[in-house]
Amino acid sequence: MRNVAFITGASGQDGSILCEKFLEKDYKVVGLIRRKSNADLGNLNLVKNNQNIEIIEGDVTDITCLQKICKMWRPNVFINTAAQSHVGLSFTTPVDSVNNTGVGVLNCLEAIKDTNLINCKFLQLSTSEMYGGTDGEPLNELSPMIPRSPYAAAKLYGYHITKIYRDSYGMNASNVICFNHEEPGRRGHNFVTRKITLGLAKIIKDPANAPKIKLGNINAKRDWGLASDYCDAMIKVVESSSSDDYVVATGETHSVKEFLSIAFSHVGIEDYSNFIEIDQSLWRPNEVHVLIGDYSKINKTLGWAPKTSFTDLVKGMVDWDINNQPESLDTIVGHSSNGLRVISKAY
Ligand code: G4F
Repeated sequence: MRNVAFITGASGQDGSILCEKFLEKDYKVVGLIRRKSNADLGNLNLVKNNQNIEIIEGDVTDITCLQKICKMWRPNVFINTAAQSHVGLSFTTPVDSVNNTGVGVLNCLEAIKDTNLINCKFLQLSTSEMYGGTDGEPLNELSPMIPRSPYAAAKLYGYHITKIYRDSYGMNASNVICFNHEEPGRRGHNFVTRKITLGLAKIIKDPANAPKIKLGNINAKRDWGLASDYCDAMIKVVESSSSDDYVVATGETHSVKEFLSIAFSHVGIEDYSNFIEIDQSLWRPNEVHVLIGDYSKINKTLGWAPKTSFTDLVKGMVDWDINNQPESLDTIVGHSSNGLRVISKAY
């Protein structure tokens, strides 16, 4: 019988990469995307015409939609990448964020249980944000978790409910605790790496008129890896015989400042300071200052290791945005201090 992979958040960065990788592995792929008013499938455009993918509009907050998909396609792999994944935005849309990011996971698990998919392997995309930071020690599967945002608290719920369903009902349910990961050309425009590479592309295209890149806390440090490498880790987890929880990281941490330096010097600009502006409104009410992960468990158990260096990741993102005529930064949705969503504020 043919393998079927059900991927939620299929038009997102990780979801779209997973769809492509499972199609390459000859799976039937069912991708869930949020209902939207236009027909552009964004990151899924590359595979939308592949006859082995079904793209379904729906939402992880709607359990009936998940149940219908489970009944109809009987997936043997179910990966939940769906979430409101922007940490800053979760402070201004906490209820929506928690419904999507937390309750959505419960709906996935319940749909699998209700439809008696006993052979289905479930994977939840958990996050390093659940730790709330570190004083420099690399974080592993046993490190304490003290979330600092509505997003991180919802993800921590999703992480625990996945473990609870595994322990209570014997479900094959695993977590990957992914540290920051980005893909050239696919990262959402409101994450700091993409803001920088899109802003830089504008500067290269039209130096006289390009706006300064507005940023918040550029001293923050993250463990940044390539999303494609991390999707390989996810596939290793769902293809392994048992279920468990794994940190997926590079073991290095770098500041936003370092990202800026490498990005700008890649295009021959040694001092980026004239091209950026610090905007206090972009600071979060509660910041995670430093993240760094210890991926030794997945390395020893499943043989996974990251393949892409931080420098190559930064250069790859810069090159993609310079070569692909990115759309204007000014048209993306942002948030204002009174909690309402606004257009034309690049956060
Ligand atoms: O790019 P970011 O928004 O990513 P963040 O908050 O680390 O979250 C990402 O990684 C998590 C894994 O650890 C995921 F769970 C999550 O879904 C997402 O993918 O911000 C990175 C850092 C933060 O410290 C932020 O305060 O950059 C700082 N920063 C500075 N200026 C900025 C900006 N972040 C954003 N988004 N925009 C800025 O202008």
